[in-house]
Amino acid sequence: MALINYAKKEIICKIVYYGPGRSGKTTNLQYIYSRLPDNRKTNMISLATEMDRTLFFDFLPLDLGKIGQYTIKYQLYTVPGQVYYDSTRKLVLQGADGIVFVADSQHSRFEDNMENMENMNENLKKNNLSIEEIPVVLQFNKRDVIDLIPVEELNRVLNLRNWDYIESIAISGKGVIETLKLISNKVLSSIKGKYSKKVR
Ligand SMILES: Nc1nc2c(ncn2[C@@H]2O[C@H](COP(=O)(O)OP(=O)(O)OP(=O)(O)O)[C@@H](O)[C@H]2O)c(=O)[nH]1
Ligand SMILES: [Mg+2]
Repeated sequence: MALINYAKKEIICKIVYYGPGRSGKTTNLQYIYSRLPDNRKTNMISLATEMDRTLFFDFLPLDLGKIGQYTIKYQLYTVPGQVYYDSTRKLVLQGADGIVFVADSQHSRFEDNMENMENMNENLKKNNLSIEEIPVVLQFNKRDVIDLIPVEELNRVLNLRNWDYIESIAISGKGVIETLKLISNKVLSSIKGKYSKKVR
């Protein structure tokens, strides 16, 4: 649920990058951070183990766009991919306004993608969020690997609600900004629908 600060005329939206371990969620945020102009660079916070696995979450605040007089701020989060950290994954998902599900295109990660989608569904329910209503973009990452799962197959098993999907190679930035634009536009339209009367 977006936070509206009437005094500062700000709307703060939360976008969560969800998905299996090592699918490239943190890499997405690192690329976005690297592309921010110097005068817009805020702090990216990453809480990782020495093995570079996300331990708690990554957090990147962004200023983008306006609705009327209100500045729209996005807060990008990643969850730790390892299901071992499920309570953290649930906590990070709390209050999300939109989700990017980062799937790993490698055949060896096929089951992991599916398990993670089920786990997202469960954690949405536990947070009283509806998978039918929340904006979701699917990102099929690692399209540069050799043992590729075809896009049709990924859509068949993961695309539960006819969501938009983007193929990406997060290490080189391919598809990363497109994914961010797509989800932020979806979040913006859903927020406009819900809050336009309040922020006029
Ligand atoms: N070949 C290839 N490797 C990638 C791509 N995106 C990310 N990686 C690599 O995959 C590994 C895991 O990436 P992360 O971004 O840390 O993955 P994560 O989803 O944040 O992982 P957790 O924090 O453990 O959930 C790193 O070594 C990345 O460099 C990609 O598009 N192609
Ligand atoms: Mg990570």
